[in-house]
Amino acid sequence: MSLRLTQIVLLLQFALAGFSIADEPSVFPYGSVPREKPDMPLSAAMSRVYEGTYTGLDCVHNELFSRFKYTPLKGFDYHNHDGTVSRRDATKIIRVNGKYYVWYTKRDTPTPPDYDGGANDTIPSRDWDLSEIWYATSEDGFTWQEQGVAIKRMKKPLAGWRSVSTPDILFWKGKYYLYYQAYLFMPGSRESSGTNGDDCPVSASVADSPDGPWTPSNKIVVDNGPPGSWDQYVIHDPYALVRNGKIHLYYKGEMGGEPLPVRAQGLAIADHPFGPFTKHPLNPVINSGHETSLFPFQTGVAALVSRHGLEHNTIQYSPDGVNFEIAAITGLMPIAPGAYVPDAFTDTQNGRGITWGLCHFRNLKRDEGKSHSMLARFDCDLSLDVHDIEMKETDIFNDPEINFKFGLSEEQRKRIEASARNPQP
Ligand code: AAL
Repeated sequence: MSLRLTQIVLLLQFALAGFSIADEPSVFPYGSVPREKPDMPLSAAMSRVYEGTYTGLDCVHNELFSRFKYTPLKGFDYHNHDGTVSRRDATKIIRVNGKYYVWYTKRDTPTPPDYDGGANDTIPSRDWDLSEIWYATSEDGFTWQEQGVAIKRMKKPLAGWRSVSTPDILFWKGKYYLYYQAYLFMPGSRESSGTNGDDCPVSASVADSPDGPWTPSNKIVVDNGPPGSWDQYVIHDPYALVRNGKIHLYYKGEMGGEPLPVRAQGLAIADHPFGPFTKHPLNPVINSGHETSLFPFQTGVAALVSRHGLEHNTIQYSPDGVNFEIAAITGLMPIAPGAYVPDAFTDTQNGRGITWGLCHFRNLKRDEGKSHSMLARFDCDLSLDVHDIEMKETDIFNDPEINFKFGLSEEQRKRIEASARNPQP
């Protein structure tokens, strides 16, 4: 382009810009941050604030942004944390007759898990091996009374004879249903050739009251996918919501991956709690995460996505419960969260969100050979009815010891020091 032509183009651009100043902003405004997309050219970063599923630029006005705060629970005994008692993988919490109810995996074994192949009929292979589903109630969500066992291990050879773990609760047409992982093999083992180590399908039990007694369906209600499908080995973390008059059961699957497994979440839908469940043709519907945790939100469904994958540490929203988008990015998320979800089973089109639940801390004292997990409480503001500014603060101050705990491995340190001594040109 000749100099002249360039000058004419520039002049034209200035003229156009000058023209737009009169009618619309040409710089991004200071002050109250626009809630709607300003009518001006935006960078990719600013465009996605307004065009994606974010509800605006500031976290304060994003109903699906929250930080998480943690409180130890009162009322559970862990045998002085010697590794013989573990509680983990809490269900969503429900409130019945003025009391909160939660179910969880409880392991009470003579020894802590033996991760090195020494497991047998009484020594667990993993924290969730040789486990049962227990339950507890609470009036305030901080102090809990353990009530006893809800689901015992099944009789061999039924699914769940080795262990029953990782439950979730459903209330449907006047009855309560517990879904759980029903192990036929020792978790972590490859007893049956071609298994993946933590294989299990999902089974379920029913009761007229949250206090039981529970009658097992004695059948697999959500089975592993056929060979070659992403969920062929693992159907973990069943999680039930009622939507459009049906039971929507989300679950985690593991789809191979080398050297680390890739995890994703699927959806299976049924008219009856014991199935048959039809897996959604678009599965997996969430591309990341580990333990499932979802709740009705406005007309759709929101999900806490933590621990693994491209989109870990996000809170996602889907208008149809199938097509999820990132609504917020957060940190220090609860592990295996089971939230209090008052409208989980009301088939609502006006989901109100969540503010608290139980989660677990895992691998406690594993270095001392006493590995176990402990339940704890988390609080957040993912509710349309609460406006807690303290939960909208993104900056987290960590004790340096926490970060140093995640320091370099010896191998990394050697590699990095060697390359510092002999840097590549
Ligand atoms: C959990 C869950 C499932 C896995 C194991 C126990 O937190 O994802 O339940 O099998 O870890």
